[in-house]
Amino acid sequence: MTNEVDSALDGTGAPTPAPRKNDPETLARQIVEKLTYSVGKTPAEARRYDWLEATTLVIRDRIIDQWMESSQRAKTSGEKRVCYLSMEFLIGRLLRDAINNLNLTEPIREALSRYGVDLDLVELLEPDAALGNGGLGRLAACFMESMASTDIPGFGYGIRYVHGFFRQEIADGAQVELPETWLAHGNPWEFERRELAYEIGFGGKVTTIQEPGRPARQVWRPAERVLAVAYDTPIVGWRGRRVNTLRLWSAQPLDPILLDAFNSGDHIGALVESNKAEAITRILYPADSHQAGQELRLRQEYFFSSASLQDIIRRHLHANENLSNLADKFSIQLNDTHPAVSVAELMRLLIDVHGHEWAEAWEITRNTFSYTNHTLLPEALEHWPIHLFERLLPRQMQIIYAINAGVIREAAQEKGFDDSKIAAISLIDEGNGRRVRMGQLAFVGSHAVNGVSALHTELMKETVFHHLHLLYPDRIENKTNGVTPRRWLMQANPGLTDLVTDAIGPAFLDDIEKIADLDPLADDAAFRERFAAVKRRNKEQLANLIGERMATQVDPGAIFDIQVKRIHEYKRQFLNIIEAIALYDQIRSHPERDWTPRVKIFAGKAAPSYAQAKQIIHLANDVARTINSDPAVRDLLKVVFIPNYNVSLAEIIMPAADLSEQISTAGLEASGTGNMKFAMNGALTIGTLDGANVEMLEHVGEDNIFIFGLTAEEVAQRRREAHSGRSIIAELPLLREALDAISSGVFSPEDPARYHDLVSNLYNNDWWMTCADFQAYWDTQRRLDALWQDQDEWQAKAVHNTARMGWFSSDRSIREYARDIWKAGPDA
Ligand code: 73E
Repeated sequence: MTNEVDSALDGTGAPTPAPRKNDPETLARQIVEKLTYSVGKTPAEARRYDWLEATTLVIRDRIIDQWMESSQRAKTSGEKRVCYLSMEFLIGRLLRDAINNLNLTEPIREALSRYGVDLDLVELLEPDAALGNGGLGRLAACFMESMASTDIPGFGYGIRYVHGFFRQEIADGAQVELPETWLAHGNPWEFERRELAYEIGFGGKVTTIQEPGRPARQVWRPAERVLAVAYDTPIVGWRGRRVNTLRLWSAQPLDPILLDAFNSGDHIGALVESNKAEAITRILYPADSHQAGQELRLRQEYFFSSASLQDIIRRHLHANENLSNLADKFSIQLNDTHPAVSVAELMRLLIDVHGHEWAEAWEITRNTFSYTNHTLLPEALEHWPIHLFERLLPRQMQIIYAINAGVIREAAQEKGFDDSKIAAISLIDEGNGRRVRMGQLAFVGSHAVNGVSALHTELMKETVFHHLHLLYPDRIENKTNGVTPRRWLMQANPGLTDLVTDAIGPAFLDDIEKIADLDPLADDAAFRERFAAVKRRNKEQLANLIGERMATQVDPGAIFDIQVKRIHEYKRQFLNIIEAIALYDQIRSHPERDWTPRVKIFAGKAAPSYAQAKQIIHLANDVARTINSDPAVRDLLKVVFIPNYNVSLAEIIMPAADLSEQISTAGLEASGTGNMKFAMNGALTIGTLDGANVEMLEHVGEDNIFIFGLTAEEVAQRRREAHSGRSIIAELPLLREALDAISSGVFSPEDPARYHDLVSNLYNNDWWMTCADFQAYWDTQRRLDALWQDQDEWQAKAVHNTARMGWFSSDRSIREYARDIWKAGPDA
């Protein structure tokens, strides 16, 4: 820490101002004041962007009042604080969230309308904060909002990437990645805290210091040092109850001015140093299913872990004599293994910097940390080559060896583990050119380890953590994911929110599980009609967006069948596309049949280095081009790939879906969270028994969800039997003809061999069970076609979905974490 000054927002007793007036009159006056004195424009001159800035500043002032109060409360009450360490926070836009949570939507709308300004259009200009890849990062954002809403003193810690997740364009059907520049116009939500900066070291050497009469000490002298500077963003809870802090770290050169002087004459040299420091937080790694093995990624992980721990320790020592009671005052949740190096870093800080003994430090560490696992995919599990780890973090490497020795001793002595079991639990993978296994490190360094759905948690016990689970049988528990109903129901779907309020009163706004009161209305024809009318308006809105962005006309009267998520083989967008082709083929062959009109909508990004996923995007676009221009299918089938899927687009898509595609190969999707957002908004789900779909089935009931395909166990069994698609394809003409069409270039006449590999993988291997599940998927889709013809039935099921999804709120997830893992919050 360079400077021990604490800011007012860190809770050093700023005066609490009188509550502000929130009538449209006052708000309008304040907005014009901001426009004049902060933006420098008159209402007549102001462009929409200026109104955004002025409105944001007015809302921000109100948040700051609450923020100071919450920070003060967290600090003086001595209550336990929860720190959520995550490499990603996929927040999206903040203005609507803040306005809604402060209950100011109507007065702000009215205030702006006095100047002929439309709040909805103003909000659209705010850039998305896209500091995440997908579900994991969005979960962290939902959890931040839910911690504030359930009155838990929570702190998010992450990285302030200059470039968030890339912008996707589609050129000639293929994905093109463009840099994302969310900070181009500044960011009114963040507060730079220059005074809160910590030194972060890399490389160098560890020396043993032996002073007379004292135990030997290890001293790490890093070869490089950079500064982590804090940027704080307020996160407002529902009804402004609590405002928590998201603290993101930015890397900066230690002392640019000194550096300049030192390098006098060598300006380029000085710049190289500062560029090297700043590179650490320049860009988010855009892969969520393959380990990014580069050194820069490990630097990012250590950088934000160390900065966050130093900050937590400073906060703790502000009010406590020493760190012995750290675990009573702080809980630190590791969001996947990306911050797992924290386990070694906290040990280092406790022992080397604060003079604790090993045994006590280990006790404190384990009691403080808990770890969430989000994936079992072997290719996504993090492990770092020892030589890289040792070179970059030599002291942390020593500590990992020592932790490992302790764990192995315990396993051998207390449980009698043999060599093969010891090899399975070891923090060092000896088989793979020697690597540090970050999952094992996070596991042994935590008192609680959780999966993100019931099925995923069971599979964790059986697969990746099987032997660690035998050693520590009480450590793994389940915490099924959830999503915040404020963003994903109230803000995204105001029409449905108004309808539900009208039908059952406003209590569900404060306790989403009360939305269950809606359930009996599924039998009320008049209510179903109103419910369907809301859906229809949301579909019209999405149809307009598709018309404007892609010049494709889609009929809002058709089933909107939507699959939006990262593109991955295991998520099986390919299965969905093959089904579209087979349907296309059938419509052409049997034009006389009573086909149910469908619009198949896709969106999602592929990791830039993931060739197969990019092929799938290309295929979706090629198929869309062919089908949409074929007059033979008229309005019976359309295929659309909407570019640049992000949080804001999701907010328009989720409320407009009739059918939600959750069709991953069973056993591979840890939870899914899009599945929850869709169903809350009244979409029916077609899905496999995977991730949280299993629990959704339990909640909405088997009549209201469309489950098909192999179970996780059956998938594992087939894989053991070296299953391939060849014989299945031979038996299923529908599938065969669709694949023939793809591989013969029907959809890519300019490059007929384009999809040769994609198709031959199905014949030779079918690793993702695309062929194995095809017939069951097709049959289930046809059942849905028939159901659509009975609108009463369909809409009744849709109502049941909305009514029965309250449990999937992230408020429920957060309360479970608080009760079982953190022992924090109002009920602790
Ligand atoms: O099933 C989803 C899950 O709903 C899972 O794939 C996703 O996390 C969601 C939230 O729990 C996830 N993302 C990552 N691993 N699992 C990941 C891995 C590496 C980098 C970024 C993200």
